[in-house]
Amino acid sequence: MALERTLSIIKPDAVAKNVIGEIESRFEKAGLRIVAMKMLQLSREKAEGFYAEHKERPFFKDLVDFMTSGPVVVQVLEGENAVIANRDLMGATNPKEAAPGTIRADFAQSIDANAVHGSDSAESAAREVSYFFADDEICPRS
Ligand code: RTP
Ligand code: MG
Repeated sequence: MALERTLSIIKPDAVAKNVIGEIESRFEKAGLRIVAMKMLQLSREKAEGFYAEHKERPFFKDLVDFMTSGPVVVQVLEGENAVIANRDLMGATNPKEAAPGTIRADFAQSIDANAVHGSDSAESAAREVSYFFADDEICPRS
């Protein structure tokens, strides 16, 4: 068993739908602990840097437009196998393909407005956590 951290973002569509609490509740019920959290409006530069791996993809501009369209909530989740545990809670990228009961099945509208982001590997998680949080902004509770 591995205690891990992962970066989660509640995207602008879910913030606008006023379901921040419902989404956080799913993390907590699954045994993940929120060890850092902030709400912010992403600049284009910050969003482009975050999604730099997708820079050449056709959907990059739409993705940055969407992620800067309103405030987001960014959090660090800690728990056993947190990266995969969070991806399982999120469901597939396209909500039409997301399993029933997942966050995207329940709250997402489309592949663009898909409610949440979660790191896809331990390596991404390390990069993404430090992209948003300084060490002294993370409060381990386990
Ligand atoms: P995320 O990074 O947001 O957690 O989502 P993911 O790993 O499931 O998907 P990824 O492949 O990393 O893509 C990042 C975000 O870009 C948007 N996207 N649009 N139109 C498209 O074909 C397309 N593909 C991806 C989605 O909003 C996805 O979450
Ligand atoms: Mg991804």
